[in-house]
Amino acid sequence: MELKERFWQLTQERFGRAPDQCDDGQLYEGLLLLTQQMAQSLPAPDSGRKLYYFSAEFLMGKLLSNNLLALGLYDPVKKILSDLGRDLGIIESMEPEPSLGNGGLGRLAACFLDSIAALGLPGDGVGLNYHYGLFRQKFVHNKQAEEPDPWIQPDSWLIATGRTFSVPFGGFDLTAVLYDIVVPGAGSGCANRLHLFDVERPAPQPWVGISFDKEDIAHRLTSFLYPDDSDEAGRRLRVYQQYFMVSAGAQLILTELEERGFSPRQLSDHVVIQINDTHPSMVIPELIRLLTDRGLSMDEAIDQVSRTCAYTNHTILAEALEKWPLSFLQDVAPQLVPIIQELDRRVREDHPDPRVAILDSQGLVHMAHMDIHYGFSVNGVAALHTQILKESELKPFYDLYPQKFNNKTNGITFRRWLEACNPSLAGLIDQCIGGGWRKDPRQLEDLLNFGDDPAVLERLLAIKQDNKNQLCRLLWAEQSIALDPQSIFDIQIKRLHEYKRQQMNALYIIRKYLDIKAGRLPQRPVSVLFGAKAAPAYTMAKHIIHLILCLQQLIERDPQVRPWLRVAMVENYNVTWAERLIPACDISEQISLASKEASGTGNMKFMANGAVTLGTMDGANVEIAQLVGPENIYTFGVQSGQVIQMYDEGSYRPLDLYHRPSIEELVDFLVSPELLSIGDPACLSALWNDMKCKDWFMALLDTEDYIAARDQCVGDYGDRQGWAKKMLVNIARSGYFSADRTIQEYDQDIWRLK
Ligand code: 26V
Repeated sequence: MELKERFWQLTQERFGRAPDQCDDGQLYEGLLLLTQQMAQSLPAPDSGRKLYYFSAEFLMGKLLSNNLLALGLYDPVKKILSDLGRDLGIIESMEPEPSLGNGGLGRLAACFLDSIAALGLPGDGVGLNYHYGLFRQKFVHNKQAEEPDPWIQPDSWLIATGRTFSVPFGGFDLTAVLYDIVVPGAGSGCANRLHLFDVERPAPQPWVGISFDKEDIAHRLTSFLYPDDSDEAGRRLRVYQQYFMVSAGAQLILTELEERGFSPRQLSDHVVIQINDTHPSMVIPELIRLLTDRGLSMDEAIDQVSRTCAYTNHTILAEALEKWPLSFLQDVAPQLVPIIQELDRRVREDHPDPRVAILDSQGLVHMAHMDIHYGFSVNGVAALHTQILKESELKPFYDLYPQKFNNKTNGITFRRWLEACNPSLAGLIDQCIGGGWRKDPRQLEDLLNFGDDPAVLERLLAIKQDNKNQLCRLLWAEQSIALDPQSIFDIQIKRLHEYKRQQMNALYIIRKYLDIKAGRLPQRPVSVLFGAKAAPAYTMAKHIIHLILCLQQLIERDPQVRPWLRVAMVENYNVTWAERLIPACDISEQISLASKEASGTGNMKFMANGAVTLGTMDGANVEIAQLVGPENIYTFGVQSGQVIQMYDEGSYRPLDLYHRPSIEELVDFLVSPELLSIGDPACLSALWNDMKCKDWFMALLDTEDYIAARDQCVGDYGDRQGWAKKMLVNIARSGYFSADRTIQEYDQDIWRLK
């Protein structure tokens, strides 16, 4: 049946009316169902070995446009709607964004699913069906407030499969119900699935506090995605969530293995599990348990599991490395405790070094250690990050198992992060080099032939301007933020964390503010945009948001400063906002303390959309710098080796730096009368104190160098031709960061799926 006919029939059946009589919500629902049906009819990729990508987070973003594009339906549907005088852009804005992830790790998992399906590889995601994603952020009196963010509607992308598994917790069993989201592969003609487990009868309302009785867990286990920094109660609930996910997931794997006609003894021949950070690590002891239940000896079970599981590390921040008290596990999943003890005993027998033990002297289970000993692969997510893992963070393990360690530099899906979010740029690229880059982003390099073509450079600038104009209209319409579209758009969007150093960006804003007040005008007007959520329990991060919002207000009220400098923090930054902000960016702020940002992926998205990076030599910035060359990136700051050394020696002294007049002036502005009259003195002085005396992530160390590099960047922007050329080189060299490339490497070196 023709697409149009099908759509008419669908809305007729569903709403008793033709599409031209439907409201926007009904058209959205109709398109969702249509897309879902077509995606569901696609076959799964031909199975050799099958991948299961286990992750506590999948930050999918809106799916309608994405899926229409993957199915090749985007243009036809757009046409059908425009014939009706309707706009696909408005229809798709009806979709609530499923925010089932905190940030980079969850979004990476979503990009990976997109690429795995597009490459026609057999690989499903396994995770949890949180009813409330990451909180919705509101600004109240220049502070972050959090609200629950429900996303599941009667018609959503979730498909009830009817499959259930029983998960044995200490003292009671819970039924895990499986929902699927279909993941159609762009151009591959097949589809994979994202499997999300849920409890049977989820509580209808969000709740505050949890008592950990059986009833609570039974109804609320999947209520919330946990923000990446939490209180004790939250931590305990996370162990419940993790065990629920991996037990149901492991049972699904063994069921599918059997359905394919294989025995549990053949697990590692037919299955590979990628463990996305340590959140799913309990899958190792759980699978061992299930295999021994099915008749394998302990030796055989451990051998099979060790050949099946591979682990990805996404951070070296000590506080993010999971260590669970064995007593938690004793409560949650007592049947795993003897297995973990046995795994630990075997490690100790072979390796007396206490640094590599699974169980430490305080009774903590080091999840990453279990993954490394009982997995066959350990990877970092950017070259520098992997090197740091080998040379310092995980050195004792690298010495034991050099062959397990490998790097997989992260990537992004260009389908969402260029084709879909920046159609005019995509169109220009097509005109220059044809459409081959859409299948193979490495072909973007052919753009380098246009580096001296004034017409192309002109078009690049015009498209950027157009995207800035569009963003301005949206910011005004949705958040009453007014910006000058002619100003430079300097953007930092990412979770709020001290190591990412939004506070250093704020110091630059203060520098410029003071300069303007003193009559020293900047080279040209700049708009500094932020988007960031702070974990609700992360006090210092919330203080930094407060600082930025106070600066925003201070400048907004000052007619002397406003024409030159503006600050705007976008409320409730999420994937959808990222898709609007990134195409409109001139300067991409990637200013983490060297060694702390494992990779970053926003940096890649900005680059692909023609922003120029202002960054430290951290994470994938290092690889960006190599690819574009020093004239097309602005780098600054102390190198990772030196930073690591300072931590080892404990030699960093922020107070000494603070006493430099150029820095003291900036830091003291936090407690100036101007700012104190706007903000909360307790928050501002706590932050002021921390920056002077603690500054754990060494913002003051790089501040002077940062200001100089940023001024240089703002100055160079004035040479429009020269700047356009930098943009072009950045776009041209971004193809390396395609998630398709990353996934091909995972497949070649780790998964071996076909
Ligand atoms: C940590 C925790 C700790 C306890 C609560 C739950 C939770 C959830 C998430 C996290 C953070 C995991 C680390 C992470 O997100 N790493 C980021 O991974 C990106 C993809 O590899 C990478 O680009 C970023 O640099 C890295 O920070």
